[in-house]
Amino acid sequence: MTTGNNLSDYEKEKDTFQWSDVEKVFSWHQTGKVNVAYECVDRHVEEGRGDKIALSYSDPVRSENITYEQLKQHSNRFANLLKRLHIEKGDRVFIFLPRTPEFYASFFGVLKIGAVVGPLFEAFMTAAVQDRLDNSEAVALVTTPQLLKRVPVDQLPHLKKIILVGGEDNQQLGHYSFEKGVFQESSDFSMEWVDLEHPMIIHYTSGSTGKPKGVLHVHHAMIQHYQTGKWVLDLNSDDIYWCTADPGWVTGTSYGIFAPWLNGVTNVIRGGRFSPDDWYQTLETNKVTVWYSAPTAFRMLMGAGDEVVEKYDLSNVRHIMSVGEPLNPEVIRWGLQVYKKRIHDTWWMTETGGIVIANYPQMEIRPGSMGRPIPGVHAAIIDDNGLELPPNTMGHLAVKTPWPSLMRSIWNNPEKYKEYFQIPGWYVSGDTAYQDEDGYFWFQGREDDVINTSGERVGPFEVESKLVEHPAVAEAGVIGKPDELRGQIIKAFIALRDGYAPSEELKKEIAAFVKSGLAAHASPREIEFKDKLPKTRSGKIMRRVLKAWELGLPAGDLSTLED
Ligand code: 6R9
Repeated sequence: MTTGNNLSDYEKEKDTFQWSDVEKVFSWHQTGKVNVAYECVDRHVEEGRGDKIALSYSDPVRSENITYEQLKQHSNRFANLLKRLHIEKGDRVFIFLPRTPEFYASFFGVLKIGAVVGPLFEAFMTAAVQDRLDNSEAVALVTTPQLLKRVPVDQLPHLKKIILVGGEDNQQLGHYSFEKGVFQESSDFSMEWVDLEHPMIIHYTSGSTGKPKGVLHVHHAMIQHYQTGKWVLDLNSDDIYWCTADPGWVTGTSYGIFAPWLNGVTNVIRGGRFSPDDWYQTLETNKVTVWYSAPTAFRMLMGAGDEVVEKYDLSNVRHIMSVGEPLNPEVIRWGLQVYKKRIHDTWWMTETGGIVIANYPQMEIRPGSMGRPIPGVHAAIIDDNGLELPPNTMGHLAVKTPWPSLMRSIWNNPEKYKEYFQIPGWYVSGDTAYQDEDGYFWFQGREDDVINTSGERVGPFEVESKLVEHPAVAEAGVIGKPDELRGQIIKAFIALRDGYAPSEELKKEIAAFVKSGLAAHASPREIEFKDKLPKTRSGKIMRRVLKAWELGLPAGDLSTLED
């Protein structure tokens, strides 16, 4: 049961909390003018924390500690460079760089001049880069000579200035060397103060149809990043925090940049590729205390085995969180066993800008549930008419409008924006879920993923969670396959763990495992083994692609598909 002391803090805040109280933390409470880069960086210098390490960067060949004072200076120089290149307030400036210190200096430099920052995944190929720069009418790009090969410059009439990290000036082509540029500039900069509703960042995200959408957030969102950083990430000033997400994904900015730096912690950034040893080494070497990652990563770590964990000293890790896709109960149980910590699930979206539903550190965790809404935000399960549904009834997961970090528009696409708000008073997420009697939210699927087999509604997540409990299963993606008799049958695509070979016997064994462990109607009637499952760069299994494979249809926009 959840009654008792562990929820009391949460309940108290839930009743009394006002966002306007959070605003008082910031200087703009008096002036009315704001800049998120000031609050993330310069403010800490002014308040005497300039010598503190802001960014602890490492990759397999480079390692650097950057203080708040240095981050302020680097971003000031870059802001001055942008000014010299006549980039203006409100202009879109994209960053197409690996996760290096230059990324973060550029990021804050863009914000300091009041321009809108557009982070791109380093792994994007030409079409993905083109769609985003074109749609946003970006005027400047920070990139490297290697990545520039994937930028179709002649197709992008608005793109005038290209700043090259590790590259040369070439006036004719509009190329400017990052290093030369920042070297020439002063480390003093006078901040461009903007309105609370001034655009801050654009993240492109895929819907179920059409081109990626440019989700726009404004500076005011910072109060939610700051406050959820305290409540959910549990950040204290002496924390060493590591968010493993790439800044091309909203998690890598809201919680990889804004939340940690607004809270003045030391932020760990690890470049290079994922490997279990590398990640555990990163936790150990940096003495990470708070760790935010994603289910797909935890599943890979689980797949790598407990022996790998035991090689490292993870004793500093105090708090672990997850976001992005359903966190399988099996993963939570495993985490408790090997990390001796519960993994706390959180739910939110690119569009919500910040965490909406979470398992607070002090809350009892119900494995498989995403947790409860944060104070100051009202999330609910509603029907098509916007009526809130009783407990244990599946419906639309929706959030009452507005809240601070809600997106303010879809760039150049007001029609798409409206689609989210068709039920008056609500933002409708496109996820289905139910709430239990104690207000915990249980994810069921995307609206279009829920399977109806012989009249039984089955959430693919439930089946996938069960499947990954089988010792042979590394990852599983489940879809509804049209069926004459049953409407839909459940089909599972499965990637096996090392050491297991595909066979008909194994299929039968796995199906029986779900049947006996979950429900007969939830057991996959068809299983197909794959070497790898299609996933987004942020690690979500793309059921849409599985469905397209199954039906022999085009898979739609694949720009976020991991290679
Ligand atoms: C931050 C982020 C949003 C979609 C969302 C939902 C899925 C996110 C989840 C989760 C189950 C969780 N999702 N968190 N599903 N449990 N804890 O992920 O943003 O990339 O826009 O994705 O991801 O389907 O609607 P984004």
